[in-house]
Amino acid sequence: MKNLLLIPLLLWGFSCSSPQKGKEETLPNVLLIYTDDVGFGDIQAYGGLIPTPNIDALAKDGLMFTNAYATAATCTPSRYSLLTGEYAWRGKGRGVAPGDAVALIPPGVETLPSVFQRAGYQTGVIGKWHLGLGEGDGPDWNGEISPGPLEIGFDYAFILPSTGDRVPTVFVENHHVLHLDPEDPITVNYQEKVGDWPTGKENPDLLTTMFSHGHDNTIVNGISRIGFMTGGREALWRDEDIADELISKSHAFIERAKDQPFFLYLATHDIHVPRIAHERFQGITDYGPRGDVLVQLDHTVGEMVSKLKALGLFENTIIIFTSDNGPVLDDGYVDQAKEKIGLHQPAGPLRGGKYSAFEAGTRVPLIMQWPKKIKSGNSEAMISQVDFLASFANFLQLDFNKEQAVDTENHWKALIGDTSEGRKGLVQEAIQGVLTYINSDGYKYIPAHQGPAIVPWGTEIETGFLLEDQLYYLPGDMAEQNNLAKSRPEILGQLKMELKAIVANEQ
Ligand code: NG6
Ligand code: CA
Repeated sequence: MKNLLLIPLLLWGFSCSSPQKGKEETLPNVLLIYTDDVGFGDIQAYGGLIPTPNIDALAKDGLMFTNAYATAATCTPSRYSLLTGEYAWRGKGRGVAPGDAVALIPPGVETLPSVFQRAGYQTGVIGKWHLGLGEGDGPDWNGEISPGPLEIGFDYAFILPSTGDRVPTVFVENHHVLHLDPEDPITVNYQEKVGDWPTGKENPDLLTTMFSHGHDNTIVNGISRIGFMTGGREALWRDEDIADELISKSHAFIERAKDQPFFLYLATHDIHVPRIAHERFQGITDYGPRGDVLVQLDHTVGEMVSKLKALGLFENTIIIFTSDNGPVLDDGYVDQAKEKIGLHQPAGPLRGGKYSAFEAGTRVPLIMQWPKKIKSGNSEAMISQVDFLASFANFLQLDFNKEQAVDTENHWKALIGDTSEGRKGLVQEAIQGVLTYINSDGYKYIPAHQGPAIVPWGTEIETGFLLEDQLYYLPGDMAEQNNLAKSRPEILGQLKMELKAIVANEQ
């Protein structure tokens, strides 16, 4: 590889016996595999029962974290924080975005990909976006779709605009809908029906996958979605092919970028609903479609590793594997996820799940693999995905806009296994904007909140909401069973103060 950018070994963050000034090394590539709704216990290396050999291989050779967190228990805010270094709850309108939302990260804002760009990396995003596109009246599906990823630091984008269960069910490549026939323009509406395409509500007889809650608007490929659309027939994706499309676009990106270091943010659709695996994976597990798309996800990881190996890039590529929020079984479609779960525990020993203030909402698998530098092992360091920005900026010796990226912290040494010391405090965001806080001793505070005990729309997940304060000691009670709020008022008081200071940005 003829990497053009070189940095002095002396300044790298990992230990090395006798650093020599002036000695230079090639910068590593970075492949961030950001999965969707994969729980803390879903991967075999983390105790799961469904075979995930390729992901397990990353865990075996790399560093496996057991205290790593997405910033939120849903997708949009987690992705927002991952890319901007700022907790999403600092601004309004950063909850789960509809498919016609405007760009939530405006051009000019500090971002993780822009840090890589400034370091000379080729940057790409391939997969689920879900951070809004366009401005004003929303994305112009039939024209130039901007601003979007290209305006915030990505050189290349091949994205699902929001999620697989939201219209429009088309790919956007850079600024345009892929394969759009101008004679058949796309109309999208999230308030009312547009065009005459059938909906799940009116024509359930046309469905191949039945909805269980929500998801009863326009039917595409026999699956009704959230939102209404019409037009763009040539551009519609086939759900069974999404994973393969993302693999092939990722391979092509790496081929193009291989002579320069690259940062590829591969945001898989798997294992979000609708869980429609390619035919060759359908029925491959005993766990129904949720198990099948998990195996498909593992296949994606295997295909990425094979490509890197074939190009001789594997040794000097940092592969990061993680998830945007915790697991869910019934997330709006009748796909037997619950009926076929057997003994598999998607959240592992944690309580709650996606949407939840309990640990399973945000504590996720995190694996860091870099054959050249990171030693195999486990880490208990408390890390948030919001920290990638400052950590990579530190590694790349670049400054970043700390006025904007206010929450990101440099934990490079923890990420590469040089220390098991992580964050001093970490904020988690559940649905309804509920913020919880964990301190460096592992105490967790869930504020009193008047909200339902169970996620109200049919997923059967515990929200973690209670009318009184909760305090848990995670190192001894990771399943959050023993509420210490009354017996340890001084610790509770301390945590409340710390959270308040962070929210006020006074820390
Ligand atoms: C919810 C959807 C759910 C999923 C989620 C976002 C309903 C009833 N439920 O509103 O299916 O799309 O939003 O998931 O519509 S996320 O992983 O992208 O945050
Ligand atoms: Ca998600």
